[in-house]
Amino acid sequence: MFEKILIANRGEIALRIQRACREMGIKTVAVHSEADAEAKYVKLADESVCIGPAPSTLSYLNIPAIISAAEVTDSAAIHPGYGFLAENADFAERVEKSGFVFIGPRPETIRLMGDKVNAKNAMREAKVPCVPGSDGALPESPEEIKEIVRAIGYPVIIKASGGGGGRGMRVVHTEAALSNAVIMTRNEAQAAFGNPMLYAEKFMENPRHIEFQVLVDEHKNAIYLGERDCSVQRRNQKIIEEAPAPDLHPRTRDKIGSRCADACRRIGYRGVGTFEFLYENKEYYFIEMNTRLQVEHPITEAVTGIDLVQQQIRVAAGEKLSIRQKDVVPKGHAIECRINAEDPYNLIPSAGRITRYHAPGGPGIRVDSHVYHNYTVPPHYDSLIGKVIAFGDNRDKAIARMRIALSEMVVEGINTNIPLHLDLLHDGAFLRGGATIHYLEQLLAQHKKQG
Ligand code: MV4
Repeated sequence: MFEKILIANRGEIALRIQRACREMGIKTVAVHSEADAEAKYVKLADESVCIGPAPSTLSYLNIPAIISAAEVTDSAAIHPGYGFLAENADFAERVEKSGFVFIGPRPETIRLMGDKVNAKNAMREAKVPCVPGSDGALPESPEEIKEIVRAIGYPVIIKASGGGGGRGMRVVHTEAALSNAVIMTRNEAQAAFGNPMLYAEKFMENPRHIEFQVLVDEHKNAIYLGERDCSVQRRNQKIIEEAPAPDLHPRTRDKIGSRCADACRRIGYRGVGTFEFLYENKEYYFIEMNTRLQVEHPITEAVTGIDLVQQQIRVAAGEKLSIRQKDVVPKGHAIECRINAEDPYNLIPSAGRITRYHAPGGPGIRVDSHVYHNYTVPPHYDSLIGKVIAFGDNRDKAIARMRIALSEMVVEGINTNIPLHLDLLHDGAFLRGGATIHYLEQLLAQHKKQG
């Protein structure tokens, strides 16, 4: 097992990874920007290295600085967390070429899944149901594209193969708008991702967003750990996630989950991963795969009892999975509320000093946050300051516990979206379960109209 792991991330996930390491008796190295010098996980780390000034490009995205930090501290492995360099194949490659273990999939797997056309082809071969669409990338010829899209049927969504997570997509409702849309999306794709390749899919008007968690070791053992419903989102920013997905039939869960596990075996996957699906009219459609630990991993941990970060570290050290598929029996219900330093309704970020902080607790409540009394939330990074996870025997109990937890939570000195969470936890459509990806934006639009 590794002696020492460098955590190439910040905030709540850096603390989360550090906790897993400490429980395993592994020393931790915290890298930080000048803005994060006073962070909790920096103080708690065995060693810490300042890797640059506040801007991410000069610190958390600074590959040479991170690799140098691993060298000077003689770390054995690097955990990338999520965001930043977590799905950067070049980083993974340079980590391995520098003699460190990258805690994640192989670089070529990250590259394969990062190319959405390749990813879909790999999933189709593994019989994972995909959204109907172009067979591979769109050709150059506008006439051929018209034919392909006619066969799919409007409305369609044009997506960048190098995109993902909502970047580089455009919905097209009529043939008259098609060629312009293709040109714009191709230019944006080339500019943003250095890859002009596009593909087309049938546009699903009102789906739910459900993702399946997988865990795979180096010895072709691949299991799925249930699913998460992430439909409550706004502008591709998840706000509330839950496990299991309301009203998902166990037989469907097993069918989709085993296809995901099988796909992992076929592509030689390693570590944790997430298969993203759109769910509409009782059908599942694969859209993309994430080759990283996700923000919302704690709700899967709550219902399965499996520590995903420790499993990641064990797999990266070459250990065989100690969990078999039949050992995975999700129990109860878990909900995660992402606590953001922002105005709850206009989304304006709200950095600054937290003048009073009190975290909730009690049965079934977990708070993953690096903030503390008098901590200053820096303006340089995303607004996530913590996650509250509530677990209960069923969905209603989890909701009840979450309401109590959020009503206890004190964060003064900055704005947070806690009031929005409390509104959602009392909203009929949310309480019924099964909200679609447009639910929150529609609710806020109404909220705005009422003033
Ligand atoms: C779609 C879609 C509808 N139809 N694909 C957005 C981010 C990336 N995960 C893919 N996304 C979508 N792809 C087809 N064929 C709607 C979205 C989408 C979305 C998906 C999941 C969660 C939130 C979303 C917000 C806007 C659009």
